[in-house]
Amino acid sequence: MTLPPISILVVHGPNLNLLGQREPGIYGSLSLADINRLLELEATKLQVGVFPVQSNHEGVLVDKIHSALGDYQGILINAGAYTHTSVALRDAIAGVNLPTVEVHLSNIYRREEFRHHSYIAPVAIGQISGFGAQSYVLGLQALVHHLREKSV
Ligand code: CA2
Repeated sequence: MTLPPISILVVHGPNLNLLGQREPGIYGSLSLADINRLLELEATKLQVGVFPVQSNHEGVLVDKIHSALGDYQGILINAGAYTHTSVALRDAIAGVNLPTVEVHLSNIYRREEFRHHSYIAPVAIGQISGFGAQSYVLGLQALVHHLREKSV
């Protein structure tokens, strides 16, 4: 059976480029490149393409989300601290109307109160939080499953 082609835009938000260098107790010891490699491996198994981008700038992230329209079928996003502050990212995701899964390395609900609210959650199909790098892998699986269910 031939599967319809699926390409996923993977969006990493601010400071995630520092992964593996600082705060391993909270975010684990893997670097962002390691996480992207894990996603590549999973994507190969799922027979989809993953295309990671990272920026520390809100407007750049908004532009990347806009550019997903037409080229990608879904978005996997760890918006970092912008999760808790950015109406602009939320509006961008709502605007492109692509199925989006929100992921977090840490369990944001076990941390400071200000991390408990996500502007992304209401425009995402779901959220995975607290499983370290595995959150991304689980998020990719869930997104691809959702896209394949939708297409039958
Ligand atoms: O748990 C997550 O994935 C977060 O999205 C990570 C964000 C944080 O602001 C969110 O509340 C939860 C922070 C990413 C910063 O990553 C760093 C990595 C190493 C050193 C410093 C920051």
